[in-house]
Amino acid sequence: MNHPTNNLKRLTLEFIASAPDLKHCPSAQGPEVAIAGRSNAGKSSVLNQLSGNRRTAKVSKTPGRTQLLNFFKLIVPGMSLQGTLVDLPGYGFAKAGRSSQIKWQQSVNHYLANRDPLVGVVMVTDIRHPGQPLDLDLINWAQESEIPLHILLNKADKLKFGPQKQALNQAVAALATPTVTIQLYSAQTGLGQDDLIARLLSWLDAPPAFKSDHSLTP
Ligand SMILES: Nc1nc2c(ncn2[C@@H]2O[C@H](COP(=O)(O)OP(=O)(O)OP(=O)(O)O)[C@@H](O)[C@H]2O)c(=O)[nH]1
Ligand SMILES: [Mg+2]
Repeated sequence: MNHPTNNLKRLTLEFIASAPDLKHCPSAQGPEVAIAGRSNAGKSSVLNQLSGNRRTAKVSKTPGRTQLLNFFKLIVPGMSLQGTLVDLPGYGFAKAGRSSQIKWQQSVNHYLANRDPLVGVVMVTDIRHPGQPLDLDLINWAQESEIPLHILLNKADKLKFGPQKQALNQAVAALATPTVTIQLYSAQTGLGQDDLIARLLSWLDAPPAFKSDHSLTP
């Protein structure tokens, strides 16, 4: 699938609604992509980098900032394509307290397992700590559910070029499959933005089709 993404550096994201659980999610507006990952990995920052607006999603140094499922209408400038991006609460945030952690986790799991328009999941990881146990659970779930998963090794700006490449190669060797793809990313600098946008557009444009490409580089 060819997309005119070479010059496309930004997507338009318009807030639709927040929901505590699946039952309260807004009705679907086209195919949906969820942004999932550990608390503090940078999910909300990725949305802001995509939109070019620091205020699209709330970012915080304090883990556990995003506690609801936040829905954003995704409009691609110059194209009729549209869909929805969902900023999910992060997992693995110990300080949240066990009962509220379980509650968030249940709402995320329930959403992922039952949301009909879901066509793909972007999993945000910190490049310095990829493939942690809860990340592996999500990867396994996606494989079993046949939902395409695209892993961002985020905060790549924290590493020099050599270690970035090494981290990418290791992650690809350990985790990549035809439906699990991986790339370097930085929500701070925009590194890898083209590849991420191309991946999103391929999912939104042709939801069931999925082309294997796990050697994405910035
Ligand atoms: N250096 C650097 N910092 C980043 C990057 N992405 C996110 N951060 C920082 O990481 C912290 C957490 O970012 P968030 O976007 O709030 O993370 P989140 O995954 O949405 O967190 P929760 O909502 O708690 O699950 C903030 O201090 C961000 O500024 C990045 O690419 N590079
Ligand atoms: Mg967040």
